Amino acid sequence: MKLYDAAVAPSPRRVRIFLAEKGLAIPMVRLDLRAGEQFEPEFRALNPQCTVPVLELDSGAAITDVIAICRYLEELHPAPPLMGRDAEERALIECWIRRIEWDGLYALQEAFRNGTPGLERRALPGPLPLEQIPALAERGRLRVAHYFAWLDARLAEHAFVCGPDFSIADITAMVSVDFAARAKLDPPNHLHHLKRWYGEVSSRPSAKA
Ligand SMILES: N[C@@H](CCC(=O)N[C@@H](CS)C(=O)NCC(=O)O)C(=O)O
Repeated sequence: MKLYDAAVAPSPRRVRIFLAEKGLAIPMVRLDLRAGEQFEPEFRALNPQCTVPVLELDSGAAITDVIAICRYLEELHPAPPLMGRDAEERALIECWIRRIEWDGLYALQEAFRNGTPGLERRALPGPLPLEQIPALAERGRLRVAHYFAWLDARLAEHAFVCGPDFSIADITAMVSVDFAARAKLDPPNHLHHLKRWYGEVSSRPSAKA
């Protein structure tokens, strides 16, 4: 088993944090995304989407999606549970992951990739050279503000995103806050519940991954 990874990028970091929480170590190959190593023929043959992370299994199969990778690892290593202990928990965690991805990570991506010099013709990850659209950067910023507001309201009533227990939804949300800092879209200071929760999750040892 081998994990294709990249420094700084939020998606592979979600898997690294997941591995750290499980206490697992997997051989890693680190790609330099700025140098375009994701477009090299050998990697493209493994993942035609040209994105990381990718978990390459000993069978030769390639799992090319964060949550699919984590689901596979969770099945092999159920403890500690990060994706729910029963049908209800698993379904609810899945809902929160999708909400955080849709309202948070994709909104941040919209704002960041459409507004950052150096990402011209890289407005979306993947093999298509898509132009930036400045109006999407603006729309992304509005969406990010909405995201942080509802996340704060959720965390006003729950210790962690899905309730009393830390889960993969917290990993996803924490990575979104760190990605927001990179995009200079940090949550506003008055969101105290988000701040309290972020202080807790980001001081877990796994956050250094
Ligand atoms: N479907 C993938 C998407 C992963 C993704 O977007 N990865 C980004 C890094 S965060 C990437 O590989 N970008 C390559 C690029 O920008 O060319 C997943 O969620 O696992």
